[in-house]
Amino acid sequence: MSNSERSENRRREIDAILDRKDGTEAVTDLADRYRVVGAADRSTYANWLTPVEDHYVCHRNETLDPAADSWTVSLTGAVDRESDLEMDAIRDEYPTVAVAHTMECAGNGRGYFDPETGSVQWEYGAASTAFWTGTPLRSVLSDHGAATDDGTWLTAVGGDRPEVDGENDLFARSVPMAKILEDCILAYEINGQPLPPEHGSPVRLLVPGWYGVNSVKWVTELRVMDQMVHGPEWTDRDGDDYTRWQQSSYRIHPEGVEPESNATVSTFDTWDQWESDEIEHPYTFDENVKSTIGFPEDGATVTPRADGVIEVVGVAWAGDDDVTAIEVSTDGGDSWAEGSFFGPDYDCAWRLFRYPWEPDEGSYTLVSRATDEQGRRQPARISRPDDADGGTADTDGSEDYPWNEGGYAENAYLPHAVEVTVE
Ligand SMILES: Nc1nc2c(c(=O)[nH]1)N[C@H]1C(S)=C(S)[C@@H](COP(=O)(O)O)O[C@H]1N2
Ligand SMILES: [Mo]
Repeated sequence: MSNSERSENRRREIDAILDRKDGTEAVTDLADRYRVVGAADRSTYANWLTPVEDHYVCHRNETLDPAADSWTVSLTGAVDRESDLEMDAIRDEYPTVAVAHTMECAGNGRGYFDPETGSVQWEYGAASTAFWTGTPLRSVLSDHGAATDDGTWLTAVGGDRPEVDGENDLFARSVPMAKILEDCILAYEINGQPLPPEHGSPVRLLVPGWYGVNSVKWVTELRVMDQMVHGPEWTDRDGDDYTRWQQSSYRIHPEGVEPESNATVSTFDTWDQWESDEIEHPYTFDENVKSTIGFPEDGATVTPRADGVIEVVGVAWAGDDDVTAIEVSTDGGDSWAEGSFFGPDYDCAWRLFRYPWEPDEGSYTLVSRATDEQGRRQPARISRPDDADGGTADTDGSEDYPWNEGGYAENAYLPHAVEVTVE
């Protein structure tokens, strides 16, 4: 396919997605490679459940729309019984569960990096919360006698293929078995509806609380392994490279660095990896603590209620950790007040927060910052690449979020401040 054909194709697919999802808008992709739409409005973040119409979409290759009745998922590797699982079997032969999951692209916030990094220029819109229905992987794996000791991994391979001549990277992710057994599912519904093509129909891996990249869409193979995709066996498996999206892209590293490829790691929390001596350049596994204000909208003019209050509302999340505190500032981060959480409280999904604000007339800069159960608090800003070490990963909110070449896992609060006028 020529570059211009590819580009037209991509544009057409994005338009089709926008037609189906009227709460989203296309997002700039500097490399013209991804199919991406994000939540169009701030008000998305004043609601707990994200309707499918507002749920962001992100994938690299052509959108697949395979027929469920001919789709199989090959279960291979360290199992007693390899098997091609049909959709009927996945649905009917195992328990059905629903999990709440805040999906966030590891590149959410990349558009705030200065200097800019390549790829998709997300601002705050690549985070959404839905109920995903499917089959617990634990059930499927135990039924097939899979090796599930600590240190084992499950590799999921997507059926999508690169469209660019000469590129041979398949979309594959390895997820630690401990996480797979805990809460991962093979999902075939979102918010009670069959998966639309762009969300991975007929079936995808769903990794609750971890960056979206781990939740492989259009799964064709699940392989039980004693390592991640790594090394020659996986950089050239029948001519395809399965390692790129695990070992090279979606790693947090300074400019000009090619991250080391690891056979295995034992630290999974993304922020723990920063602090561990084991891993030089963190993998984007579980989501960093973050929050987004949903009301008022950026640029809004608002009038207090009769009692003088404007209720600031938003969402806060921390991957598979709990958020434990939320603070709101109405002066751009100079002073802070405690907000409170309300509404649904599920593992791996965001919490709604509110802050009753009694403002005088004037102009204000609103920001929110969340703290997780490990005491980690959102930092104020993103560093510059020329800061020492490319910025420091900090855990107490006093330092900057490290600028990194891929623009990953950003969680600073200032870049997405909300400017409001009170009348
Ligand atoms: N097969 C496949 N799965 C994929 C991707 C992809 O390009 N191919 N993109 C990943 C990324 S980067 C994200 S953020 C999530 C987005 O899921 P969603 O489009 O359902 O929101 O899908 C992930 N799964
Ligand atoms: Mo992503």
